Amino acid sequence: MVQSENACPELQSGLACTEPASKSTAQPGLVVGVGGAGQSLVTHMAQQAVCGLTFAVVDTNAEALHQCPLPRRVQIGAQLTGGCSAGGDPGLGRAAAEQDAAVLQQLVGSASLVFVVAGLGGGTGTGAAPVVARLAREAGARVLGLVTLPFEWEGSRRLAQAQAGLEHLQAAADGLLCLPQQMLVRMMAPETPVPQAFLRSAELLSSALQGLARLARCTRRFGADFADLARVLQASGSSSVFATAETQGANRARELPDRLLANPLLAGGHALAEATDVLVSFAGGPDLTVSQVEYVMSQISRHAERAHLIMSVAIDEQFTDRLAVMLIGCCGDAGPAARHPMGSPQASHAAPTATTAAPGLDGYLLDPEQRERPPSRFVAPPPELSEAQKRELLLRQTAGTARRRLRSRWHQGQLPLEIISRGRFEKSEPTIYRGQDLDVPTYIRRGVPLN
Ligand SMILES: Nc1nc2c(ncn2[C@@H]2O[C@H](COP(=O)(O)OP(=O)(O)OP(=O)(O)O)[C@@H](O)[C@H]2O)c(=O)[nH]1
Ligand SMILES: [Mg+2]
Repeated sequence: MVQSENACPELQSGLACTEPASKSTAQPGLVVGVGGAGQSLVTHMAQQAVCGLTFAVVDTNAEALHQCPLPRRVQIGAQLTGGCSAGGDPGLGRAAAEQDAAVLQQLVGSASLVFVVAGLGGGTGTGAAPVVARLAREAGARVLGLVTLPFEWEGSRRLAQAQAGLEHLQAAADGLLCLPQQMLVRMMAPETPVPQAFLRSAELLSSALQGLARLARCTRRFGADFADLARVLQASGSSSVFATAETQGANRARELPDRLLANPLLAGGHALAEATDVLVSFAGGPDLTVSQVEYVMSQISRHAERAHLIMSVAIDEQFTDRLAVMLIGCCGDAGPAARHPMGSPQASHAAPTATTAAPGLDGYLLDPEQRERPPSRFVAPPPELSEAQKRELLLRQTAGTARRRLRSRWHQGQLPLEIISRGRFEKSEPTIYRGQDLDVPTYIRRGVPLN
C-alpha cells in the first residue's frame, strides 16, 4: 500500500498509488528506504534536500511506518506479519515484498533511476530490498543499492544474513555501494552512543547519494557515465571505499584533496593503495578549469598508483565557485559481479560494461586503455564449493590431522642418553631437593623422552 500524508492513517494493502505510472512523467529519481534502517537513512537523506530526488519508505512494520515523517510510505506483507516486523527473517521479508509486488511496482514504476536503501542483516530490508530492486529494473529503471552491513557485535548470524542479502541485491541492481558499519567503530570514540554511530552512517550514505545522483543524472557531463559507475560498483561489492568532499572559493581545488583524504573511510589515502579501479566524479560550475581538475586528480593518483582511474566531470551552474568530488575505489575482486554479470537473467536492460561503454568516452578518461591490470594483492575469495565438496574437504582435513597425530606418536622415541659425567658440577656438592639431584637436567630426572 502506498500511504500519503493525507491518506487514511490506518495502513492497508492496496491503496491507490499517489504517483503517476507513466514514464513520460518520469520522476527525476526515487530513493526507497526498505526496513527500519532504510527508513531512518532515507529520512535523513530527505532532509538534505538533494534536488531532483523523491523519497519513499517500505516496511512490514506498520507502527514504524506511522512514525516515519515521509509522506510516501508503503506497508508490505500485512497478511504475513500482521503489521509486525519480519523478526529478523529475510525469507519473510522477501515473501512480504512478493506478496505486495503489485503495489511496489506502482511505487517504482514511473522512476527512471531508483536508489534502494537498506540496513542489511534484519528481515525486511535484507529480504525485500532485492525484490524492490528487481521490480524497478523490470520496469526499466536504473537501480543502485546503498546499504549498510551490521556491526560485528550484532553477531555472526546477522552478518551472514547481510552477506547473503548483499549478493541478492547485487544481482538485482546495477550496482551497489556498501558501508560496513563496523568501519565506523575505528572512526569514533569508544564512548560514542549507538544513535550517533547510526547518524554518521546516514551522513556518509547521504553524501554518497548526492554524488551518485549527480553522476547518474547530470546531462552536462564529460567522461565516465552511469555504465562506468555501475561497473565499478558491481565489481566492488562490500569491498568498496567511498568518500565525498566539497570546497568553495578561489582555493577550492587546492583544499579539496586534503578534505577528501581526511575522510576516515579512506584512512588518509591508504585505503586506495590496493584499489584497482578508482572512479572520481567532479561536480563544478562553468568556471571549473582544467588545471583544477588536473591538480585534484594528480593528488588522488599519488595514493592510488595501481588503480585504473576513471573520471567524470559534471557541470552545473549551481556549482559556480564550488567544487564537489565523489570518489569510489574498488579492489577489482570481480567476485559477485562475475557471478552475477549485468546481463544476468534479472537484468532486463543491463547497462553496458566499460568495454562496451558509450563510444567517445575515451577522450575524457585519464587512462582510457583497458590495459592489463597488475595482479591484485588482495586475498582471493574462497572458492565456491557444493555441499558435497565441502564435506569431502572437511573429511580429508580431519583425516589428515588424525594421521599427523598418529604419525607423531609412532615416531616418538627415546634418545639413549646416560649421565657419564656431572660436568662442572662434578666436584661440587650435589644440590639435593626432595631426594632429587637438581644438577641433573630435568628431562633426564623425569625420564621425558626426546625425539
Ligand atoms: N544506520 C543505521 N543502521 C541501522 C539502524 N537500525 C538498524 N540498523 C542496522 O540495520 C540492520 C537491520 O536492522 P533493521 O533495518 O532494523 O531491520 P529490518 O530490515 O527492519 O528487519 P526486521 O525488523 O527484522 O523486519 C541492523 O542489523 C543494523 O546493523 C538505523 O537506525 N541506522
Ligand atoms: Mg524492522
